[in-house]
Amino acid sequence: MDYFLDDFQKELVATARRIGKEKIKPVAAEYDLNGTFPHDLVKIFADAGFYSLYHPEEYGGLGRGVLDLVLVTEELSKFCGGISLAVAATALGSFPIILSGSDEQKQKYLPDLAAGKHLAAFCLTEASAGSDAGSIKTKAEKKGDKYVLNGSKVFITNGGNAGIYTVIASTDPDKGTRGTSAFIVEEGTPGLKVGKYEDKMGIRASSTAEMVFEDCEVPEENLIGRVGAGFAVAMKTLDRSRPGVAAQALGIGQGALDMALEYAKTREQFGQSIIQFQALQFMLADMSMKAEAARALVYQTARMIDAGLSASKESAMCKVVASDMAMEVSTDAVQVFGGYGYMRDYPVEKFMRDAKITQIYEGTNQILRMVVARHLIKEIGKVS
Ligand code: COS
Repeated sequence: MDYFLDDFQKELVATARRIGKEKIKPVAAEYDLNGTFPHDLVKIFADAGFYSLYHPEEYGGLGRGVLDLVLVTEELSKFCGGISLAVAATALGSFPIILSGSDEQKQKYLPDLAAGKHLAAFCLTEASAGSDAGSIKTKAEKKGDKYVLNGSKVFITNGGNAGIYTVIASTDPDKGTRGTSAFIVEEGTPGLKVGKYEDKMGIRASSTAEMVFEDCEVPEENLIGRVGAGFAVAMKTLDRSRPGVAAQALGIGQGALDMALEYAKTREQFGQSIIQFQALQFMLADMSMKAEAARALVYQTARMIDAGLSASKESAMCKVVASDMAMEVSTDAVQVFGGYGYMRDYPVEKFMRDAKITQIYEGTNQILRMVVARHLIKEIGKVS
Protein backbone atom coordinates (compact mmCIF):
# COMPACT_ATOMS: atom_id res chain seq x y z
CA MET A 1 0.00 0.00 0.00
CA ASP A 2 1.45 3.40 -0.83
CA TYR A 3 -0.97 5.43 1.30
CA PHE A 4 -1.45 7.98 -1.51
CA LEU A 5 2.04 9.37 -0.97
CA ASP A 6 3.54 11.64 -3.59
CA ASP A 7 6.86 10.82 -5.28
CA PHE A 8 8.84 13.00 -2.88
CA GLN A 9 7.32 11.20 0.10
CA LYS A 10 7.99 7.75 -1.36
CA GLU A 11 11.62 8.73 -1.88
CA LEU A 12 11.76 10.15 1.66
CA VAL A 13 10.45 6.91 3.17
CA ALA A 14 13.00 4.91 1.16
CA THR A 15 15.82 7.18 2.37
CA ALA A 16 14.71 6.95 6.00
CA ARG A 17 14.43 3.16 5.67
CA ARG A 18 17.93 2.91 4.21
CA ILE A 19 19.37 5.08 6.99
CA GLY A 20 17.44 3.00 9.52
CA LYS A 21 18.83 -0.27 8.18
CA GLU A 22 22.38 0.84 7.54
CA LYS A 23 23.03 3.33 10.32
CA ILE A 24 20.52 2.85 13.16
CA LYS A 25 20.01 -0.91 13.30
CA PRO A 26 23.71 -1.70 13.91
CA VAL A 27 23.95 0.69 16.90
CA ALA A 28 20.42 0.60 18.38
CA ALA A 29 21.10 -2.03 21.07
CA GLU A 30 24.41 -0.48 22.13
CA TYR A 31 23.08 3.09 22.27
CA ASP A 32 20.07 1.80 24.23
CA LEU A 33 22.24 -0.05 26.73
CA ASN A 34 24.65 2.83 27.30
CA GLY A 35 22.18 5.70 26.89
CA THR A 36 24.34 7.15 24.09
CA PHE A 37 23.03 10.31 22.43
CA PRO A 38 23.15 9.79 18.62
CA HIS A 39 25.29 12.81 17.64
CA ASP A 40 26.72 10.84 14.69
CA LEU A 41 23.22 10.13 13.38
CA VAL A 42 22.05 13.73 13.78
CA LYS A 43 24.62 14.67 11.13
CA ILE A 44 23.24 11.97 8.82
CA PHE A 45 19.63 13.10 9.44
CA ALA A 46 20.65 16.70 8.70
CA ASP A 47 22.38 15.71 5.44
CA ALA A 48 19.25 13.77 4.43
CA GLY A 49 17.21 16.96 4.92
CA PHE A 50 14.98 15.55 7.68
CA TYR A 51 15.14 18.77 9.73
CA SER A 52 14.12 20.96 6.81
CA LEU A 53 10.85 19.19 5.98
CA TYR A 54 8.51 21.11 8.28
CA HIS A 55 10.15 24.55 8.03
CA PRO A 56 8.75 27.20 5.66
CA GLU A 57 10.69 27.70 2.43
CA GLU A 58 11.33 31.39 3.13
CA TYR A 59 13.29 30.39 6.25
CA GLY A 60 15.46 27.72 4.72
CA GLY A 61 13.04 24.80 4.90
CA LEU A 62 11.41 22.65 2.26
CA GLY A 63 7.92 23.83 3.23
CA ARG A 64 6.62 20.27 3.10
CA GLY A 65 4.79 19.68 6.39
CA VAL A 66 3.73 17.38 9.16
CA LEU A 67 2.98 14.31 7.02
CA ASP A 68 6.60 14.22 5.83
CA LEU A 69 7.81 14.55 9.42
CA VAL A 70 5.44 11.73 10.39
CA LEU A 71 6.72 9.46 7.60
CA VAL A 72 10.36 9.97 8.58
CA THR A 73 9.69 9.57 12.31
CA GLU A 74 7.69 6.38 11.73
CA GLU A 75 10.39 4.86 9.54
CA LEU A 76 13.28 5.71 11.88
CA SER A 77 11.27 4.46 14.89
CA LYS A 78 10.98 1.02 13.30
CA PHE A 79 14.71 0.76 14.02
CA CYS A 80 14.95 2.74 17.27
CA GLY A 81 12.23 4.71 19.03
CA GLY A 82 14.87 6.67 20.98
CA ILE A 83 17.13 7.72 18.14
CA SER A 84 14.17 8.95 16.06
CA LEU A 85 13.50 11.54 18.76
CA ALA A 86 16.51 13.56 17.68
CA VAL A 87 14.25 14.49 14.74
CA ALA A 88 10.76 14.50 16.28
CA ALA A 89 11.67 16.39 19.48
CA THR A 90 13.53 19.03 17.49
CA ALA A 91 10.31 19.63 15.56
CA LEU A 92 8.51 20.00 18.90
CA GLY A 93 11.08 22.56 20.08
CA SER A 94 10.92 24.46 16.77
CA PHE A 95 7.13 24.65 16.41
CA PRO A 96 6.65 27.54 18.90
CA ILE A 97 8.86 29.72 16.65
CA ILE A 98 7.35 28.42 13.39
CA LEU A 99 3.78 28.88 14.61
CA SER A 100 4.01 31.95 16.83
CA GLY A 101 7.40 33.62 16.30
CA SER A 102 8.00 37.02 14.69
CA ASP A 103 9.54 37.35 11.25
CA GLU A 104 12.83 38.48 12.87
CA GLN A 105 12.86 35.41 15.16
CA LYS A 106 12.13 33.11 12.23
CA GLN A 107 14.92 34.68 10.16
CA LYS A 108 17.34 34.41 13.04
CA TYR A 109 16.61 30.86 14.23
CA LEU A 110 14.84 28.75 11.63
CA PRO A 111 17.50 28.46 8.89
CA ASP A 112 20.01 26.84 11.29
CA LEU A 113 17.32 24.55 12.74
CA ALA A 114 16.20 23.57 9.23
CA ALA A 115 19.79 22.77 8.31
CA GLY A 116 20.14 20.61 11.42
CA LYS A 117 23.05 22.74 12.65
CA HIS A 118 21.61 22.35 16.12
CA LEU A 119 18.67 20.66 17.78
CA ALA A 120 15.77 22.26 19.62
CA ALA A 121 13.98 21.34 22.84
CA PHE A 122 10.60 22.35 24.25
CA CYS A 123 10.54 23.27 27.94
CA LEU A 124 7.08 23.21 29.51
CA THR A 125 6.90 20.44 32.13
CA GLU A 126 8.00 21.09 35.72
CA ALA A 127 8.34 18.79 38.72
CA SER A 128 4.88 19.79 39.97
CA ALA A 129 3.31 20.80 36.64
CA GLY A 130 2.95 17.82 34.31
CA SER A 131 -0.61 17.24 33.11
CA ASP A 132 -1.57 20.47 34.87
CA ALA A 133 0.68 22.47 32.58
CA GLY A 134 -1.00 25.74 33.55
CA SER A 135 0.46 25.65 37.06
CA ILE A 136 4.10 26.18 36.06
CA LYS A 137 6.26 28.10 38.55
CA THR A 138 9.32 29.03 36.49
CA LYS A 139 9.28 32.82 36.53
CA ALA A 140 10.22 35.33 33.89
CA GLU A 141 10.55 38.86 35.32
CA LYS A 142 10.90 41.87 33.09
CA LYS A 143 13.97 43.94 34.02
CA GLY A 144 14.71 46.78 31.59
CA ASP A 145 14.98 45.31 28.10
CA LYS A 146 15.46 41.76 29.39
CA TYR A 147 13.51 38.96 30.99
CA VAL A 148 15.16 37.16 33.89
CA LEU A 149 14.20 33.49 34.15
CA ASN A 150 14.35 31.49 37.38
CA GLY A 151 13.11 27.96 37.97
CA SER A 152 13.53 24.52 36.52
CA LYS A 153 11.98 22.28 33.87
CA VAL A 154 12.04 18.48 33.99
CA PHE A 155 11.92 15.60 31.49
CA ILE A 156 13.17 17.80 28.65
CA THR A 157 13.77 15.71 25.53
CA ASN A 158 17.05 16.73 23.80
CA GLY A 159 17.91 18.53 27.07
CA GLY A 160 21.66 19.18 27.20
CA ASN A 161 21.99 18.49 23.46
CA ALA A 162 19.95 21.31 21.98
CA GLY A 163 21.09 24.69 20.67
CA ILE A 164 17.68 26.32 21.12
CA TYR A 165 15.26 25.93 24.03
CA THR A 166 11.71 27.20 23.72
CA VAL A 167 10.54 27.85 27.26
CA ILE A 168 7.14 28.57 28.79
CA ALA A 169 7.42 30.67 31.96
CA SER A 170 5.14 32.60 34.24
CA THR A 171 5.21 36.37 33.74
CA ASP A 172 2.23 37.03 36.01
CA PRO A 173 1.54 34.29 38.58
CA ASP A 174 -1.84 35.81 39.55
CA LYS A 175 -3.23 35.28 36.05
CA GLY A 176 -2.76 31.49 35.77
CA THR A 177 -2.59 30.22 32.20
CA ARG A 178 -3.12 33.80 30.93
CA GLY A 179 -0.05 34.89 32.90
CA THR A 180 2.43 32.71 31.03
CA SER A 181 4.75 33.67 28.17
CA ALA A 182 7.03 31.83 25.77
CA PHE A 183 10.73 32.56 25.23
CA ILE A 184 13.62 31.46 23.06
CA VAL A 185 16.70 30.66 25.14
CA GLU A 186 19.96 29.90 23.37
CA GLU A 187 22.35 27.25 24.63
CA GLY A 188 25.23 28.98 26.39
CA THR A 189 23.07 31.78 27.81
CA PRO A 190 24.51 32.51 31.28
CA GLY A 191 22.22 31.02 33.92
CA LEU A 192 20.93 28.20 31.70
CA LYS A 193 22.21 24.95 33.18
CA VAL A 194 21.67 21.27 32.56
CA GLY A 195 20.53 19.46 35.72
CA LYS A 196 19.93 15.75 36.16
CA TYR A 197 19.99 13.42 33.16
CA GLU A 198 17.25 10.82 33.62
CA ASP A 199 17.99 7.08 33.56
CA LYS A 200 14.97 5.74 31.68
CA MET A 201 13.13 2.47 31.03
CA GLY A 202 13.12 3.04 27.26
CA ILE A 203 14.03 5.56 24.54
CA ARG A 204 17.43 5.46 26.21
CA ALA A 205 19.32 6.85 23.20
CA SER A 206 17.38 10.06 23.63
CA SER A 207 18.46 12.53 26.31
CA THR A 208 15.92 13.53 28.95
CA ALA A 209 17.25 16.19 31.27
CA GLU A 210 16.33 18.79 33.81
CA MET A 211 16.96 22.34 32.59
CA VAL A 212 17.70 24.88 35.30
CA PHE A 213 17.32 28.64 34.96
CA GLU A 214 19.28 30.74 37.48
CA ASP A 215 18.98 34.46 36.84
CA CYS A 216 19.03 33.54 33.17
CA GLU A 217 18.78 36.80 31.20
CA VAL A 218 16.96 36.65 27.89
CA PRO A 219 16.64 39.71 25.60
CA GLU A 220 13.06 40.95 25.27
CA GLU A 221 13.16 40.29 21.53
CA ASN A 222 13.19 36.56 22.42
CA LEU A 223 9.63 36.71 23.72
CA ILE A 224 7.50 34.55 21.39
CA GLY A 225 4.16 36.19 20.60
CA ARG A 226 2.76 38.54 23.19
CA VAL A 227 3.11 38.61 26.96
CA GLY A 228 0.47 36.28 28.44
CA ALA A 229 0.17 34.10 25.33
CA GLY A 230 2.56 31.38 26.56
CA PHE A 231 -0.08 28.75 27.32
CA ALA A 232 -1.74 29.19 23.94
CA VAL A 233 1.69 28.98 22.25
CA ALA A 234 2.29 25.72 24.13
CA MET A 235 -1.11 24.23 23.29
CA LYS A 236 -0.83 25.12 19.60
CA THR A 237 2.63 23.58 19.59
CA LEU A 238 1.33 20.33 21.09
CA ASP A 239 -1.56 20.21 18.61
CA ARG A 240 1.08 20.28 15.88
CA SER A 241 3.59 17.91 17.50
CA ARG A 242 1.39 15.08 18.81
CA PRO A 243 1.18 13.38 15.41
CA GLY A 244 4.98 13.12 15.67
CA VAL A 245 4.67 11.07 18.87
CA ALA A 246 1.92 9.07 17.18
CA ALA A 247 4.33 8.40 14.31
CA GLN A 248 7.04 7.30 16.73
CA ALA A 249 4.48 4.90 18.25
CA LEU A 250 3.47 3.68 14.78
CA GLY A 251 7.07 2.87 13.96
CA ILE A 252 7.59 1.08 17.27
CA GLY A 253 4.41 -0.98 16.80
CA GLN A 254 5.14 -1.81 13.17
CA GLY A 255 8.78 -2.60 13.92
CA ALA A 256 7.74 -5.03 16.66
CA LEU A 257 5.16 -6.63 14.38
CA ASP A 258 7.71 -7.06 11.56
CA MET A 259 10.05 -8.82 13.98
CA ALA A 260 7.28 -11.03 15.34
CA LEU A 261 6.28 -12.07 11.81
CA GLU A 262 9.83 -12.97 10.88
CA TYR A 263 10.31 -14.92 14.09
CA ALA A 264 6.98 -16.77 13.80
CA LYS A 265 7.98 -17.85 10.30
CA THR A 266 11.30 -19.36 11.37
CA ARG A 267 10.61 -20.65 14.90
CA GLU A 268 9.55 -24.30 14.89
CA GLN A 269 7.58 -26.15 17.56
CA PHE A 270 5.66 -29.41 17.28
CA GLY A 271 7.39 -30.02 13.97
CA GLN A 272 6.25 -26.91 12.14
CA SER A 273 6.85 -23.17 12.07
CA ILE A 274 4.70 -21.49 14.73
CA ILE A 275 3.09 -19.18 12.14
CA GLN A 276 1.14 -22.27 10.99
CA PHE A 277 -0.83 -22.22 14.26
CA GLN A 278 -4.11 -20.36 14.11
CA ALA A 279 -3.63 -18.95 17.61
CA LEU A 280 -0.53 -17.13 16.33
CA GLN A 281 -2.17 -16.14 13.04
CA PHE A 282 -5.07 -14.46 14.85
CA MET A 283 -2.64 -12.61 17.11
CA LEU A 284 -0.58 -11.39 14.16
CA ALA A 285 -3.71 -10.41 12.25
CA ASP A 286 -4.96 -8.36 15.21
CA MET A 287 -1.57 -6.67 15.56
CA SER A 288 -1.55 -5.78 11.87
CA MET A 289 -5.13 -4.47 11.91
CA LYS A 290 -4.42 -2.24 14.91
CA ALA A 291 -1.29 -0.83 13.27
CA GLU A 292 -3.08 -0.11 9.97
CA ALA A 293 -6.01 1.57 11.73
CA ALA A 294 -3.65 3.77 13.74
CA ARG A 295 -1.68 4.64 10.61
CA ALA A 296 -4.82 5.76 8.80
CA LEU A 297 -5.70 8.16 11.62
CA VAL A 298 -2.17 9.51 12.01
CA TYR A 299 -1.75 10.19 8.27
CA GLN A 300 -5.21 11.74 8.05
CA THR A 301 -4.46 14.05 10.97
CA ALA A 302 -1.13 15.09 9.44
CA ARG A 303 -2.88 15.78 6.14
CA MET A 304 -5.51 17.90 7.91
CA ILE A 305 -2.78 19.98 9.58
CA ASP A 306 -0.93 20.39 6.28
CA ALA A 307 -4.19 21.52 4.65
CA GLY A 308 -4.46 24.26 7.29
CA LEU A 309 -7.47 22.72 9.04
CA SER A 310 -7.95 22.82 12.79
CA ALA A 311 -6.96 19.37 14.06
CA SER A 312 -6.61 19.74 17.82
CA LYS A 313 -9.07 16.90 18.46
CA GLU A 314 -7.61 14.58 15.80
CA SER A 315 -4.08 15.32 17.00
CA ALA A 316 -5.02 14.12 20.50
CA MET A 317 -6.96 11.16 19.06
CA CYS A 318 -4.17 9.90 16.84
CA LYS A 319 -1.60 10.10 19.65
CA VAL A 320 -3.85 8.01 21.92
CA VAL A 321 -4.75 5.45 19.27
CA ALA A 322 -1.19 4.99 17.98
CA SER A 323 0.46 4.82 21.40
CA ASP A 324 -2.11 2.36 22.79
CA MET A 325 -1.55 0.30 19.64
CA ALA A 326 2.25 0.42 20.11
CA MET A 327 1.96 -0.79 23.69
CA GLU A 328 -0.41 -3.64 22.79
CA VAL A 329 1.42 -4.72 19.65
CA SER A 330 4.90 -4.61 21.18
CA THR A 331 3.64 -6.60 24.22
CA ASP A 332 2.12 -9.19 21.87
CA ALA A 333 5.34 -9.27 19.85
CA VAL A 334 7.23 -10.24 23.01
CA GLN A 335 4.60 -12.96 23.52
CA VAL A 336 5.20 -14.31 20.00
CA PHE A 337 8.90 -14.63 20.84
CA GLY A 338 7.99 -16.54 24.03
CA GLY A 339 10.79 -16.85 26.58
CA TYR A 340 13.32 -15.42 24.13
CA GLY A 341 11.22 -12.29 23.82
CA TYR A 342 11.82 -11.56 27.49
CA MET A 343 15.59 -11.73 27.12
CA ARG A 344 17.76 -8.76 26.25
CA ASP A 345 19.65 -10.88 23.71
CA TYR A 346 16.67 -10.41 21.41
CA PRO A 347 15.75 -6.92 20.23
CA VAL A 348 11.99 -7.18 20.72
CA GLU A 349 11.79 -6.32 24.45
CA LYS A 350 13.28 -2.89 23.64
CA PHE A 351 10.20 -2.09 21.54
CA MET A 352 7.96 -2.79 24.53
CA ARG A 353 10.09 -0.54 26.75
CA ASP A 354 10.19 2.21 24.11
CA ALA A 355 6.43 2.00 23.49
CA LYS A 356 5.47 2.84 27.08
CA ILE A 357 6.56 6.47 26.99
CA THR A 358 4.35 7.21 23.99
CA GLN A 359 1.28 6.70 26.22
CA ILE A 360 2.72 9.17 28.73
CA TYR A 361 4.46 12.15 27.17
CA GLU A 362 3.15 15.10 25.14
CA GLY A 363 -0.08 14.66 27.09
CA THR A 364 -0.91 11.45 28.94
CA ASN A 365 -3.54 9.42 27.17
CA GLN A 366 -5.90 10.22 30.05
CA ILE A 367 -5.48 13.98 29.50
CA LEU A 368 -5.85 13.53 25.75
CA ARG A 369 -9.10 11.59 26.16
CA MET A 370 -10.27 14.59 28.16
CA VAL A 371 -9.18 16.93 25.33
CA VAL A 372 -11.14 14.79 22.82
CA ALA A 373 -14.20 14.76 25.09
CA ARG A 374 -14.05 18.57 25.49
CA HIS A 375 -14.11 18.91 21.70
CA LEU A 376 -17.06 16.52 21.45
CA ILE A 377 -18.99 18.48 24.04
CA LYS A 378 -18.21 21.76 22.26
CA GLU A 379 -19.36 20.25 18.96
CA ILE A 380 -22.76 19.20 20.28
CA GLY A 381 -23.40 22.63 21.79
CA LYS A 382 -24.73 23.60 25.18
CA VAL A 383 -25.02 20.73 27.67
CA SER A 384 -27.74 21.11 30.34
N1 COS B 1 -4.97 25.81 21.23
C1 COS B 1 -5.00 27.10 21.60
N2 COS B 1 -5.38 27.51 22.83
C2 COS B 1 -5.77 26.57 23.69
C3 COS B 1 -5.77 25.19 23.38
C4 COS B 1 -5.37 24.84 22.07
N3 COS B 1 -5.33 23.56 21.70
N4 COS B 1 -6.19 24.48 24.44
C5 COS B 1 -6.46 25.38 25.41
N5 COS B 1 -6.20 26.63 24.95
C6 COS B 1 -6.41 27.88 25.66
C7 COS B 1 -7.88 27.99 26.11
O1 COS B 1 -8.66 28.54 25.07
C8 COS B 1 -7.77 28.89 27.30
O2 COS B 1 -7.65 30.21 26.85
P1 COS B 1 -8.38 31.44 27.62
O3 COS B 1 -7.76 31.50 28.97
O4 COS B 1 -8.06 32.62 26.78
O5 COS B 1 -9.84 31.09 27.68
C9 COS B 1 -6.44 28.51 27.93
O6 COS B 1 -5.68 27.89 26.89
C10 COS B 1 -6.61 27.53 29.09
O7 COS B 1 -7.28 26.39 28.58
P2 COS B 1 -8.00 25.35 29.55
O8 COS B 1 -8.94 26.08 30.45
O9 COS B 1 -8.52 24.26 28.69
O10 COS B 1 -6.77 24.86 30.45
P3 COS B 1 -6.66 23.70 31.52
O11 COS B 1 -5.85 24.23 32.65
O12 COS B 1 -8.00 23.11 31.79
O13 COS B 1 -5.69 22.63 30.82
C11 COS B 1 -5.06 20.83 29.41
C12 COS B 1 -5.90 22.08 29.61
C13 COS B 1 -5.21 19.80 30.50
C14 COS B 1 -5.55 20.27 28.07
C15 COS B 1 -3.57 21.24 29.29
O14 COS B 1 -3.05 21.63 30.54
C16 COS B 1 -2.71 20.14 28.71
O15 COS B 1 -2.64 19.96 27.48
N6 COS B 1 -2.01 19.39 29.59
C17 COS B 1 -1.07 18.40 29.14
C18 COS B 1 0.24 19.06 28.91
C19 COS B 1 1.16 18.22 28.14
O16 COS B 1 0.85 17.74 27.06
N7 COS B 1 2.34 18.04 28.69
C20 COS B 1 3.31 17.23 28.04
C21 COS B 1 4.62 17.83 28.20
S1 COS B 1 5.06 18.89 26.98
S2 COS B 1 6.18 17.73 25.89
